Amino acid sequence: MSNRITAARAIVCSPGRNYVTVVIETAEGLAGIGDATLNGRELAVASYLNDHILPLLIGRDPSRIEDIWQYLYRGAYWRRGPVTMTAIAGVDVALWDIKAKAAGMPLYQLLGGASRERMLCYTHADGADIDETLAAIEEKQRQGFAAVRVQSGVPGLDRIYGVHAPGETADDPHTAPIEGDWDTSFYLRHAPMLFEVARECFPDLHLLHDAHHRLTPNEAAQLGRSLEPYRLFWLEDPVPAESQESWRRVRQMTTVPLAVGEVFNSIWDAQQLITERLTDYLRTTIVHAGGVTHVRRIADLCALYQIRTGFHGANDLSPVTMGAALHFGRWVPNFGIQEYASHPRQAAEVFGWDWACRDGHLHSGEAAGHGVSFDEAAAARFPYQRRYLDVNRLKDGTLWDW
Ligand code: EZ4
Ligand code: CO
Repeated sequence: MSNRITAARAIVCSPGRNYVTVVIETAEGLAGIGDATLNGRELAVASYLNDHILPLLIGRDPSRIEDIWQYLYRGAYWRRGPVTMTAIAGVDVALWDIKAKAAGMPLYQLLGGASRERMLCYTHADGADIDETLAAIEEKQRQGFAAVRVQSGVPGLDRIYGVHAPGETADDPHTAPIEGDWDTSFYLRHAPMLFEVARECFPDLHLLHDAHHRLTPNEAAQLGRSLEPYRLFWLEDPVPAESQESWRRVRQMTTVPLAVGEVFNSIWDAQQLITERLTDYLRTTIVHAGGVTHVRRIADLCALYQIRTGFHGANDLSPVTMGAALHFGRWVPNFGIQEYASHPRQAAEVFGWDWACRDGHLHSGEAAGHGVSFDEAAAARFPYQRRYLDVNRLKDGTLWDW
């Protein structure tokens, strides 16, 4: 008699910020944990799971990960989309966790074994102006980071992405969407000044930058060219990518390395970007794109075109996603870099993890499964709180890309 799923539930908790966690239990007494957090839309995913798909899992064989993935993806009729693919990811990662625990192996062993011992990571440095930003980079370098994403306030703009207000952290969630302001010409003037100084002060650091989808292809080409002398590791999300062909213009006009994909949820969002080699790194990660099962397919397609992974790793992705991503990173041949932002302090009361960040690298653990546990009783002490991401407007009030 093969193993059976006996219980499956999605739990929303807010230890410093909201997380949606999937727990799947089996007749053999194993429990698998998955992350299904979609920042600012958490309850939609929790309902998709609890009201629609988790009841379908009871009695199924948890070892049939591929079949369950196909059942939830093809079987839904309504394919793709962030809510669907995040829900599927929560189930998928919990099933991989169960399979690895049943085998008594760390997840990376099931994927094919280690290609490397540790994963290069980057963290965030930001400041209201260039001086503050330089001090923040220096602090990260002192902590041992070899790669730092650099964001700075822009003269003339009050509040922009990646730059925290006094007393906040950069990723603090908000009870209503905060409205930032934006002016592309101010930004295009300021960004090369920032990186000229940053490169001069930190000749050996990998410097990254996130433009957060706010430019047109031609503006992105101008930005890329102006940053070329400063040897960026990557320029992230210069333009929105709903139109993949729009990246051709950026690609043809600048040699700055490009990264894209944190908002993608399937291989179809990236197919043209990959096969036309329009990006250097793909940021699509496990929680938002159907789990290990689907992201492995994306990474394999990338490998054919010399594109490397650069998984999203902001702290709205739970410690479970980081655990799974690090096992994936141990294995995946075309690993590039992993984003790392530390989780809120209270998250450690709910989640336990055996991965670690030291010496500018992330290290996966060796426990069976993905190595991240979830304490449901502790989670109950941190009820859901409605929170939103920011929005962004031009000076005249026009809603803009964020
Ligand atoms: O805005 O994770 O590169 N990182 C980012 C992030 C995203 C948030 C969205 O939930 O752009 O900070
Ligand atoms: Co980003």
